[in-house]
Amino acid sequence: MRTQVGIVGAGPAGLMLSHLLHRSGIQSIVLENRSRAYVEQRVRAGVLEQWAADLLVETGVGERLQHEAMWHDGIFLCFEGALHHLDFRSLVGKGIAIYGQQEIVKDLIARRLADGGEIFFEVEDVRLAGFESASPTIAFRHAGAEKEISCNFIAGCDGSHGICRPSFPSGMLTAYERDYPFAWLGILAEAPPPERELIYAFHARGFALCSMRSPTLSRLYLQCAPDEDINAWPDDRIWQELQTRLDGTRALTEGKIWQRGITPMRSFVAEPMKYGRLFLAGDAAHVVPPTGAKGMNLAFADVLVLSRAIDAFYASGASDRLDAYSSTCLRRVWRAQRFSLWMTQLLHRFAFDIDFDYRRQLAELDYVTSSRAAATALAENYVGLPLDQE
Ligand code: RFL
Ligand code: PHB
Repeated sequence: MRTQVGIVGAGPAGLMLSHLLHRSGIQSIVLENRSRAYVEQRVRAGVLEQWAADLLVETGVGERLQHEAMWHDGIFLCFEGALHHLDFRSLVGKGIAIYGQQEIVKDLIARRLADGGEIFFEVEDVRLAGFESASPTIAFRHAGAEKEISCNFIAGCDGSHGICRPSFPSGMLTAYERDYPFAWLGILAEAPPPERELIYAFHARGFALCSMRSPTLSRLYLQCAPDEDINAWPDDRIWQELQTRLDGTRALTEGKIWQRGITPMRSFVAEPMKYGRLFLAGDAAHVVPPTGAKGMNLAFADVLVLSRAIDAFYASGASDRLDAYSSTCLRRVWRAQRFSLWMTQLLHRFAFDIDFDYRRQLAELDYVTSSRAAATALAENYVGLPLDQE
């Protein structure tokens, strides 16, 4: 098989890249090791920065989003038994869209297939070769048959456990990493959210987050131990703990729990994000803790930069944007890392005694909710920093 861009991974990064390239008349093939049903049902992110929601609409994949997304003007911070509203709209003139990642994945897959795009699901044993040359190849197995794609570029959009990043020759990549002494226990529940916007709660027993997917579907998270046993959390315990951490500010309505899982927390950046004709994008290159709601948005920012660079290359032969891909993306990535770490440190318990940090975190929350300058800094980052103009 021949194509212009071989894309590994049908998550938000790979699918959006394929979609953007198609709009520029550039062919691609997407390879995904899971089934279509699996990727369409994987519950993950929910917050889209305004520019990212606009991008989906402007490029013709935002029809359902326009009808079904919930548009929020701010968030609530909860601490010491009180809710404090941060109004992003009045602080920085922008908001966010709440729309599930798996809905975006569904919309992008449907659009790619309707546009004649090629996506191979349930591929096995993906191997990359020749990306130091102008004609790299991707070998894989599909439905029992060996296949090979030759292309001009490979986009590694295969997430944090993929094979593209490990395909870099040894010594060609530096990994910057940070672990956290906690994880998130997340549930999706048939229950109306306790507020019209998200509640981020700081409590002596740990962080809690009340997000949502619709007016009747809540997405709720609790800080837990990194090695937490999900079986130790029957429904009652989850609801009780969430209620405790909301500290009397709102009453939770309980409902059927559809999905539950533990998400580990990590900050990770691989530099550079390219080697020869192999480009990493999204979680394949960097992971942020979910507290800042940045992961999927960063994935979209990367592939927007990459699609423009590839487009410029085919249009004029110019490779300057391709050469600058890594440094262009990393500037935004590191700012999102900084913000995600800051939000995580603001809201989680790193130790469980009422210590210096606990008092300092309360002081910081007090500052963020009483100083317009501090609230503006949070708002500006949460809604998404401006994209670098190229
Ligand atoms: P993905 O979504 O992991 O997609 C990678 C795809 O590659 C496939 N794959 C392979 N395919 C072929 N061959 C191989 N060898 C392969 N290895 C892997 C995988 O099956 C998969 O389909 O990466 P991508 O596209 O870079 O997208 C990144 C986002 O998924 C991620 O950053 C977000 O989900 C992070 N995140 C959030 N981001 C936000 O912007 N806002 C949020 O509110 C938000 N909340 C979250 C989150 C992530 C969470 N979890 C579960 C990690 C909340 C949670 C709980
Ligand atoms: C979500 O709705 O899944 C969500 C919202 C905000 C976050 C993380 C996850 O910071």
